[in-house]
Amino acid sequence: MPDNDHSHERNGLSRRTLLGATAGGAALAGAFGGRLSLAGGAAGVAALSAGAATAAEGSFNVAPGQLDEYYGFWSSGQTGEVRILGIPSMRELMRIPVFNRCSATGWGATNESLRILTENMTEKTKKHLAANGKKVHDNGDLHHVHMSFTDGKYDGRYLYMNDKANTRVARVRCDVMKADKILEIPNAKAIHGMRPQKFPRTNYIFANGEDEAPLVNDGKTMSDTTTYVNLFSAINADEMKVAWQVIVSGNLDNCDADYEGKWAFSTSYNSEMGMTLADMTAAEMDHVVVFNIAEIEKAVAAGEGQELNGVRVLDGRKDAKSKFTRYIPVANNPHGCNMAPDKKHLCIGGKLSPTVTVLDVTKFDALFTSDVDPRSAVVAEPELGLGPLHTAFDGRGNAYTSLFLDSQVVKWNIEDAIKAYAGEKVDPIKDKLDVQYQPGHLKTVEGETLDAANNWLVCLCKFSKDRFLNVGPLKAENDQLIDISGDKMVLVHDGPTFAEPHDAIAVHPSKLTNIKSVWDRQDPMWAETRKQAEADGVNLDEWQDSVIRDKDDPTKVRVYMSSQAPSFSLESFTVNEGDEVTVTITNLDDIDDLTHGFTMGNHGVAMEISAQATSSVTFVAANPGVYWYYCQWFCHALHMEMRGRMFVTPKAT
Ligand code: CUK
Ligand code: CUA
Ligand code: CA
Repeated sequence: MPDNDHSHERNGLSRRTLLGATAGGAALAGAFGGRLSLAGGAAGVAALSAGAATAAEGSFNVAPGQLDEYYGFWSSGQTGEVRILGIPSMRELMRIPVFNRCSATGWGATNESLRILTENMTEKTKKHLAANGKKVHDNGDLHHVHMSFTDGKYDGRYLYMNDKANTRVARVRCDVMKADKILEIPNAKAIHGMRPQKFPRTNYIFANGEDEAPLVNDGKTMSDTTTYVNLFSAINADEMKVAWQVIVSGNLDNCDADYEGKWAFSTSYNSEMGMTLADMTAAEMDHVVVFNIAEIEKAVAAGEGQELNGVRVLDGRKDAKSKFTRYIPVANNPHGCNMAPDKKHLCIGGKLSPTVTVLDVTKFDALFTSDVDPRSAVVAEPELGLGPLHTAFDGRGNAYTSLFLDSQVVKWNIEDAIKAYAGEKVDPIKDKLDVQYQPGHLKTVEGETLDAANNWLVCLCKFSKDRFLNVGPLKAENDQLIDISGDKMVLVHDGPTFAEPHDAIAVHPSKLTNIKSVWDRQDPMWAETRKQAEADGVNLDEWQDSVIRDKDDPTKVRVYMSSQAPSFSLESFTVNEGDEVTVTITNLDDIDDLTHGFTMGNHGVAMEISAQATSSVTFVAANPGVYWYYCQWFCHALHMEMRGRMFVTPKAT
C-alpha cells in the first residue's frame, strides 16, 4: 500500500505534531464532531455550516504570506496553456503558455519559442501554415497535464500535456516551468487521452488518437469509412519522438498505465466506428483496449508492421487478433480511465451507464495467453449514479467518481465494490456530495501515484451558473476544493477559472526541489541565439550594444543589447526601411524576481526577459520613422524611463 503519511510541514508544524499536540491524534480529533481548524478563520465557519464531520486534515485558508501545501498543475482546455495553482488556497500562481500565443511573455513570437513550436511539425502543417500566412497555430486544446514518474511516483522532472485541436504533445521543464518540446504526432488525429508510463519510469508518453480517418489521409478514400482507423501512439518521453503506433478498432478516448510497466489501456466510446451521434451510441457495449508493451516493443525491434511518416505502425485491430492488444467489452460510451494506487484496479467511467467498471490488471496476462472471456478481468461494477466520468483515489482504498449528470461526487470503496459484485451484501457507496455543477475530472493529491494522500480533492466543474456574480453570457468554470480527510466529504472552496480546466494534478513541493529562481546563462533554450551572437562576435554575458548587418543579406540587421534595471544598454538604434530586424536582449540582472521586458511600439512585438535570460524577436521594420521600445515588466522605480528609440531610415528614392 502507498505511504500516505507525508508528514508535510504546514505553517511551520507538521500535521502529525499539530494534531498530536492539540487533539491527541486524528482519531480523537474526530470525536469533537466538528472540524479542527489549523489556521483558524474561514475553515471553521465552513465546517460549522457543513455539520458533522470528522477530523480535518487542514485548512484551505492560507494566510497572506504563507505558502501553499501543494503545487496544483491545471490544464486549460481551449486556452491552450498550463496553469499553476496553490492547493489548498486555489490561488493562481503562474501560467505557462504552451500551445497558445502569449501577449505578456511573447510565447509564439520570440525566436526561442518559435523554434520549439515549429521544430517538430509535419509537412502538412507547414504547408497549411504557409498557405495561411502564419508561422504557428494560434490555438490549442490542452486537456490533460501529467508529471513524469519514477517508480510509480512523481519525480519533478517534466510535465507533459496534449493538444486535441492540433494533434500535439508537449513537455514543460519543471526547473524553469517553460515548454521545451512540442511534438506534432503524425498519422494520428486529435490526441486526447494522454498519460506518462508510471513504472519503472516515464520512458513513454501514451497518447490516444480520438478522430478516425483513412490511415493515408490523402483524399482518395474519404467516403469509404472502412478505410478509417485510429492510432494509439507511444512517445519516447526523453527524446520527444514518436516511438511506435498501434492501429486499433474503434476510437480512443482516455488512457492510463499500470504500476508494473506492462500495460497501457484506453477507453473507446466509438467501437461502432460511427460517423454520427446515432451511430456512435448504437452498440450496447464499447470496449477498453489493453496494450501489451513488451509484445509491441518486440515487434517494433523486429521491424514488423509498416513504416509511415517515419513511425513504425503495428496492426492491433480486433480482427487482426494480434498479440499487441485485447479488447474488453464495457458498457456503451465509457469515458474515464483511472488506475488505482493499489497497483491492481483500473476504473472505467460508464458515462452513459450509471456504473464504473473495475478491472483487475493482474488478470490481463491471461487475456493474452489463453482464451478466457475478456470480461473475466472485471471484478466489480458498482452502480454509482448518473454520468460517471472520472475517478480519483485516496490512499485508503477509496475512490471518488464525478457524476456529470447528477452534479455530484460519489465516494465509494473499491474492496467493498468487489465484495458486492461477488454477491456479498455490502454497499460500496460511502458518501455523496453535491457539486456546482456538472463535474468532469476530479483529483486527489498525488492520487494517480503510489503517494496518494487523504486530504484534498479538487473537482473541476464545467458550469458555474449562479455561483458567481454574472459576467455575461460566457461564464467561468468552477474548480471546487473538497476536504476528504473525514468520513464525509466537505466542500470548502469555490474557484472560478477561465476556459477550461479539464484536468489537474497536485504535487508536494518536496518533489519539485529543482525549480530555479534565476536562469542559467547557458540554458539550452537560447543555444541557437547564442551561436548566432558568437558568429557575430558578440559576448552575451557582458554589457553589450551592437548593431550588426548581415554580410550575406544586407537587409538583415541584428541588434544586441543587455538590460539592467532600469535601462537597456542601447538608448537607440538605427535600421533601414524594409530591414528584417532581430533584437536580442540578455537580462544581466541576477536578482530573484527581476524580470524585464521588451515591447516595440506599434509593431506587435513583446517579450519577457527574466533574470539572466536571453530572448530574441524578429520583425520587419516596414515604416520609416521613430518608434519607442520599452520595458513592459515593472522592474524599478524608473521602470517607465526604461525605454529607447528605433530610428527607421526612409528608403532612398
Ligand atoms: S476529458 Cu475533459 S472531462 Cu479530455 Cu480528460 Cu473527461
Ligand atoms: Cu525593466 Cu521594467
Ligand atoms: Ca459507442
